[in-house]
Amino acid sequence: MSLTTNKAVNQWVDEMIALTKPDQIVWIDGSEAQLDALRAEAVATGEMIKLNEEKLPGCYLHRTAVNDVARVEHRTFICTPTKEEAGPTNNWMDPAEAYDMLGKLYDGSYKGRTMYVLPFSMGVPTSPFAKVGIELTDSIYVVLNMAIMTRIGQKVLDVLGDSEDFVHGLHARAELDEEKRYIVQFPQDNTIWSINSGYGGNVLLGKKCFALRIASYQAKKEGWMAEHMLILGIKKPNGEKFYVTAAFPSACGKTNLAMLIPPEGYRKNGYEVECVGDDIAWLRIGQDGRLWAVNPEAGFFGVAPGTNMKSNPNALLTCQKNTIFTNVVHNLADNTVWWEGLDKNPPAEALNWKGEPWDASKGEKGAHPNSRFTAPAAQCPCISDQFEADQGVPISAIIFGGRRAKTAPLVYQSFDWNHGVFVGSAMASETTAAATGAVGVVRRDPMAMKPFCGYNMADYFGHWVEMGGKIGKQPKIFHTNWFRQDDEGHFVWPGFGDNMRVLEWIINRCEDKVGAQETAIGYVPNAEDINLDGIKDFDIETLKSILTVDPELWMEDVKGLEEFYADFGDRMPAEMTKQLNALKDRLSK
Ligand code: GTP
Ligand code: SPV
Ligand code: MN
Repeated sequence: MSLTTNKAVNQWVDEMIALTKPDQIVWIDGSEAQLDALRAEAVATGEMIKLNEEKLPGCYLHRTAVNDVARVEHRTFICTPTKEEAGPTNNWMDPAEAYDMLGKLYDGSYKGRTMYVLPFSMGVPTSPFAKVGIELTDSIYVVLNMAIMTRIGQKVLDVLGDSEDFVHGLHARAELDEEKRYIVQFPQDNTIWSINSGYGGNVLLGKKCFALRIASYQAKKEGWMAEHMLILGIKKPNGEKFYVTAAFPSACGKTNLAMLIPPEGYRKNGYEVECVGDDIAWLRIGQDGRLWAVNPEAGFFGVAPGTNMKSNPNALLTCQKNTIFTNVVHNLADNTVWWEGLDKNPPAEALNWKGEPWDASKGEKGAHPNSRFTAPAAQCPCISDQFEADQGVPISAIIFGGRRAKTAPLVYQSFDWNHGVFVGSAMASETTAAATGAVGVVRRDPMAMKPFCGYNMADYFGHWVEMGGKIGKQPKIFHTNWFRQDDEGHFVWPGFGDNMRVLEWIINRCEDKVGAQETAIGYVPNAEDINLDGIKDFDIETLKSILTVDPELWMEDVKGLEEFYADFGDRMPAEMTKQLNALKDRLSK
């Protein structure tokens, strides 16, 4: 029985039923009773394993198919009317061809299965900036993850009313055939079609598919921004609050920075860090001329490996209840979970992420490197009191960053907004396990949006420049790199909580409290201006070694950047090319 009288919704759902041919249709009202019944069903069928209720109340373990463990960028498409609208960084298919080809795959794909009709809202449903989607799925795992990651159910349909403005999301696990796996966005139609996957970012359609790919397209049209950014607040001892966003590529430290616990000295002095979001920010210009950010999500889909009580206690504490773990180790002794980097005691009696008996001493990893936890944001000990604020939080600084063994210094500041946009456009980072394919290869990932921009990235850079012109009080733009390595391949900077020291420098720059060295790439800190009080096994000379800018390495980088820019041809905004040439000039001096 439909839960709405909205004609557009009902007509579309009927069409998709005719296409996929489910045995049963269940509308998700979002009630705890309904979700409980689904949990019980998933446990009965083996789709999820109920974990130790005393140690991990309300927690479950799920294993995906072994061929289905990460986003599949080579099978992700932006189907705009022309190839140029999608641009050189996206895979493109003609929309009519895509509907036709995929329609055949969806045809009858729900036979013997249930269609769940899942209304969800990105953002608090009553916020003027929230956007509605409806996901049709044949997976209880998807429904239960979306129930954590977004706001779902009847209240969303009530807010939607008769409006036709909703994202049409169709997901089918089908045969989980990786040769027929497609993650397809139709920005002009407000439509997402995902088939043959059951993994995270491929199938939780509110996340990357909607809140970034579709939303970035809408944001360009409507004059706002949808970005792959964490949002954090820093409370200074005098009570003042600074909000910062940071765009790092997948598995490059957003969740960790968003929940940072400052070093002891900072805490004693009264500094606090609070988390507003860990992955996605929707940004708008407020009436005061500042840039305001909301987190459209309601939960965290965080990387498990490396999460422990030292690196990120807030994340670990967040996922101690009401959490779904995906592809981690199952500890059979007490029916709990484990992953590499949780502690130094891998369980003796355990199953690996594939569900096979696992012996840690044999050297094979037990958890998949891209194993994840899905946990409600409200459970995070440092969640901001502004987490659900309708208008979001005002942003003082934007940070771009990546994983670079060499080249990029620990931190630097752009000369101004447009130079900052250039710095973002020039981002490069080593690839990680968050997407299938080789790990550790340096690639261009502008603004950490390469896999997530729903239109031509040349136009996207233009949109950033244009937004800058409209923001009365522009945030300052910075670049960080926590991942510089020494000659033996060790990370030089301790990172994690100590990143607070860099955040403090950033705030000081925003408040004009410290000077800096003007270099070819931007303003680099004077080493003395980064507080090292209480830091372990690290001295100012080591700090200086990761603040260096090597003009030769940068010239190499510029060559790669020129090739990247050339792919966009004439569409690249003149401002970007101007910035590139200016950098070349400064480097050659
Ligand atoms: P997505 O959820 O894929 O978007 O990833 P993310 O950007 O939120 O990355 P996350 O915070 O989960 O970190 C990914 C990996 O980077 C983990 O293995 C962390 O342990 C590691 N990491 C995070 N911050 C730091 C840091 O400051 N230094 C070092 N060396 N590693 C870090
Ligand atoms: C990322 O890969 O950037 C993630 C995980 O945050 S996923 O939801 O799979 O996109
Ligand atoms: Mn992400």
